Amino acid sequence: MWKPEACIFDLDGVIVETSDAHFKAWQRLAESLGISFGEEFNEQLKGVSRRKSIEKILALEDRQLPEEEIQRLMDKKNGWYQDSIAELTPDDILEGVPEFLTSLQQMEIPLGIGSSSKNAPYIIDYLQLNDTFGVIIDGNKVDNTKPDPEVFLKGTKALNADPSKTIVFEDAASGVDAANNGGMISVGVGSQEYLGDANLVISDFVGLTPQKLFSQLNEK
Ligand code: B16
Ligand code: MG
Repeated sequence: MWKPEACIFDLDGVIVETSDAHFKAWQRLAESLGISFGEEFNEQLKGVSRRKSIEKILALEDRQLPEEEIQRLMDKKNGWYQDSIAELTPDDILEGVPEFLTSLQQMEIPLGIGSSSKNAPYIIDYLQLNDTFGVIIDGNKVDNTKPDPEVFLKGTKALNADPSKTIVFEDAASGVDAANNGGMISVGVGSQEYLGDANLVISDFVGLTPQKLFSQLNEK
């Protein structure tokens, strides 16, 4: 059976559901500025950096702010977000994910994290996943945000894997684009509506085995 040289997982929305906490914190910040947005616009914030996110929110109302004010607002949002993720425990790992990761480990497939979040090291700690991943590339380690493939290419390099033989799991359109731009095999986790550019879309990991996934990818 064909198997990949590595698997790289996005964090937020794939391993754990923190996107609602991001959404609520951004909404709260936007409201304080008299800007409102809903879930559809929020899809555009998934996978993109904190800086890019605030720029997109301000652009909704054509708002320009001085640099210090932008920094202050980002810190405020991050404070609210950090308060909510401090509650995370291993029980918050999404359903089906622990079993899927264990099966990959039994197959000796190297595993990595490729996240835009600068909070990724805290989240991994709260979820007690430090020993699961051979490499963690996060928002502190890249210059270019998704859809640039840098975060995933750094991951494949560290895992000594060929990008074209690496599977990337992503819940955001920007992340699927990043994987595709890096010449990797992209698996979208979520809805076909937003992730249609992925090589394959799965709804979640419940009941999914690596064998089943690899053969589905092979049929493509
Ligand atoms: P932070 P991922 C991303 O994480 C989130 O999807 C995105 O909504 C967030 O803006 C970005 O991290 C930056 O997060 O403010 O914590 O640095 O999906 O790439 O794991
Ligand atoms: Mg994500």
